[in-house]
Amino acid sequence: MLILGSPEELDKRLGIKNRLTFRTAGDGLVVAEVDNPHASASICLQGGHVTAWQPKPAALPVVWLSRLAKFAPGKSIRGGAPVCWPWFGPHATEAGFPSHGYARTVPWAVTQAVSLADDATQITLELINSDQTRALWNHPGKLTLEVTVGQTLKLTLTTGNLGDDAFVISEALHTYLQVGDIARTRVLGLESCEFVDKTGPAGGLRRRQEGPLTFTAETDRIYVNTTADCVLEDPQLARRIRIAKSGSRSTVVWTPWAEKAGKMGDFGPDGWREMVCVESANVLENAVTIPGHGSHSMSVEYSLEN
Ligand code: TA6
Repeated sequence: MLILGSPEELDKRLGIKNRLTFRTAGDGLVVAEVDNPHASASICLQGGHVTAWQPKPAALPVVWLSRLAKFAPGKSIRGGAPVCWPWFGPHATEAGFPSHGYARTVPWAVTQAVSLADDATQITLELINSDQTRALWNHPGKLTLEVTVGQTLKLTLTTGNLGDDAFVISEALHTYLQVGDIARTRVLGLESCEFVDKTGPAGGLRRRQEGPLTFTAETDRIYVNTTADCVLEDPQLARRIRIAKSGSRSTVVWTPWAEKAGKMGDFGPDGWREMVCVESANVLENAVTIPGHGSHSMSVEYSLEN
């Protein structure tokens, strides 16, 4: 059941004393604020969008949010873990359709909020289908996101097919991770994987990853046919972030670097230097066909290792 209402009404129906409250942010968006013994986190109901996660022992957040991120109805938020669905990147045929699908810019509702036995906080959200969404994608789909905030952050994105006919989706949890300095950061786990380099000629060249991934310029790569964990090595902050996924066969890695970030306008001064996107996804040949009355889940768990 979709539980709708003002932050005050949501507090009454879903709030968990000293653990979960709801507030208004920006231009009237509603944000769930979690603060439990393990971590703090924020989830904007629009887009089912986790915008913050910081384990209690951590000096800095693990999930990055731009200082210039806008919280406005129908607008994407720069940072956090945007939900890209039911397509990734530009729409295959409709140039005027939103990039990365519509899930991240439409209203979602909370369906459940509980405290778990291990003191983690689990919130489940569901995308609210509407005439607006059906005008962009007219399949009988149901999209939910289960967020578990504890010593780790676990996100499970589930697509249900409520109709008789199969449909195809591509998807990503487009997560921005906070680092001390992108120029000193390495990504392990993608060695020898095939990838599409989207910074090259249109359509992108296919190459194979040699060794750990390091960054010296704009990097925009879709690694295909990989189910591997990734580890983000951050010597500047003396930490590693593990990205462990299931139900995902693609990993996208992106930094806009200085010039592109500047043009995008909502990274803030040097914001690009303190983030990198490592996105658990199913895109290109890894797009997912969901049979009639079937479902598919993609999960990712982020953990901090010193
Ligand atoms: O995931 C990488 C990417 O597809 C880049 O090409 C860039 O467009 C990025 O997503 C950000 O997209 P957004 O629509 O959130 O500005």
